[in-house]
Amino acid sequence: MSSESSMEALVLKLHEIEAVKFGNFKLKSGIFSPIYIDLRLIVSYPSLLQQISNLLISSTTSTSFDLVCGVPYTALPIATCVSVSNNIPMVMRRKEIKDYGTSKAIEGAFSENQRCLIVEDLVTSGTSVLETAKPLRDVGLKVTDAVVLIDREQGGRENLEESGIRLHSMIKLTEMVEILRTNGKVSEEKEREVRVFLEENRRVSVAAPAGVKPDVGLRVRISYGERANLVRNPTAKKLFEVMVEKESNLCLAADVATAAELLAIADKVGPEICLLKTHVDILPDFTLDFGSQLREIAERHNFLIFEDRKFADIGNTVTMQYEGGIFRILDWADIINAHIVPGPGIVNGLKLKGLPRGRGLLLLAEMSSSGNLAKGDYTAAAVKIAEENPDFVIGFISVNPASWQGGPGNPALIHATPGVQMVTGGDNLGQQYNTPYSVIHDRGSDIIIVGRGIIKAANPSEAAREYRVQGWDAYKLRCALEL
Ligand code: S5P
Repeated sequence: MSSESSMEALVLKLHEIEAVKFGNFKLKSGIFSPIYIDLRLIVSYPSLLQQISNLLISSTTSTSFDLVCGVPYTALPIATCVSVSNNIPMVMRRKEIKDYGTSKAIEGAFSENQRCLIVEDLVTSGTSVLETAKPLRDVGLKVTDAVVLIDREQGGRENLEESGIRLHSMIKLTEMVEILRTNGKVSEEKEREVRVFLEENRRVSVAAPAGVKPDVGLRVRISYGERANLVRNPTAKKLFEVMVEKESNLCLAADVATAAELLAIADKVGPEICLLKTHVDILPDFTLDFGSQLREIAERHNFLIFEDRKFADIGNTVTMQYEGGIFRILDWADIINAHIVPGPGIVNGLKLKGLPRGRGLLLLAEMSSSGNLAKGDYTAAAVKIAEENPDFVIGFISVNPASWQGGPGNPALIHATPGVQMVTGGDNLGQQYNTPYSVIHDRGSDIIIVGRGIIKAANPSEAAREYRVQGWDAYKLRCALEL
């Protein structure tokens, strides 16, 4: 079979097993796509897997490699197949580095300066290839090429080139759709729709991989919707999506006197917020069904729940505090936060429980109260811990990220800022307030956290609407200015 006809057969097979679907699919970013590709299915079709790996390796004959490495997880079986059929040793990149055992980021036998080919199933922005290239390069391997089955033509090639990686793609998404159209699998109209969609989403920005100095310009330029594409944690993605859907970057700090009041205000203010923050230990009437009641309201109004527990103990203790006790926070809070005073062990402890449930963690990098000690090196340490845990740490509690060295940093990380009211000022216990505009527009934060500005207002829902509009307008201005 010529390579052209084998490619055609492959595309038809992928369509037949429904690894390529047409319709109207809501992507994680909140945008609707007329095409959806899921190559995880190929593990169920060994001959197809074999065919794909043969095609992939045949496209890289001009260069030789000592090792191959698949981008976890979808490309792992493909890389294994490439390795076995061509007798090229493989290395594996760990997605999560364990804090016990050998703690290696790269598994397998290798030596410095060996050339490693990255294998991937599908490239959009190139972020996942870069995330695999970084630890490979960190251990002294040379990474100059990546081979991929499908190029979505959304900037991956260019983004990888900027990092010194040549992309070999077997087929472009538009070519795939053309094959399907000529074989009567999709209509001309659908093909046109896909082309228009790709044209309109031409270049997806790439997230700065951990350890790379982020480009501040990039951070403030791109929208919440685009940033949803850059994050790995499902709760962070959901949060960005909700923000886009509801045009809200408002978090309510529901510091009311009782659980009953909390549930009532959650229901009232729900339509305006993307996030609701609780201090569950202040509620005298807390009962075991509080979590499920709040989740029901959160689902109805489409917002996430953030328990502001501010964990601050050693890893082992926080696992118990997170999961157990009276409050069973793990069961109902999408997001929690932690101080980094104890060091990275606290993140590992919380992650043990939270990661399997898809939960997210915000690190307190700064605080809003006067005279607090979270600044300078402390803030920088929080950034470092966040970048080391991109699967679980979704961002920061921060106050003025624009003033940080490197600015607000990695666009995959979310900044949420307390100490917000319509006018600047403070309370008599050290709280300091900034306005929604200054927090979002000038200080480069993403979410305003408002407590008394809303709950003490004569009409909390109206006040919440006002905060939402101000926060969102500031965000729109920020995007427009930086574009
Ligand atoms: O540094 C901080 C961190 C937090 S999470 N400063 C804060 O004020 N907070 C929380 O934000 C605080 O616990 C409270 O729930 C909320 C601010 O409430 P407000 O009434 O002052 O708006």
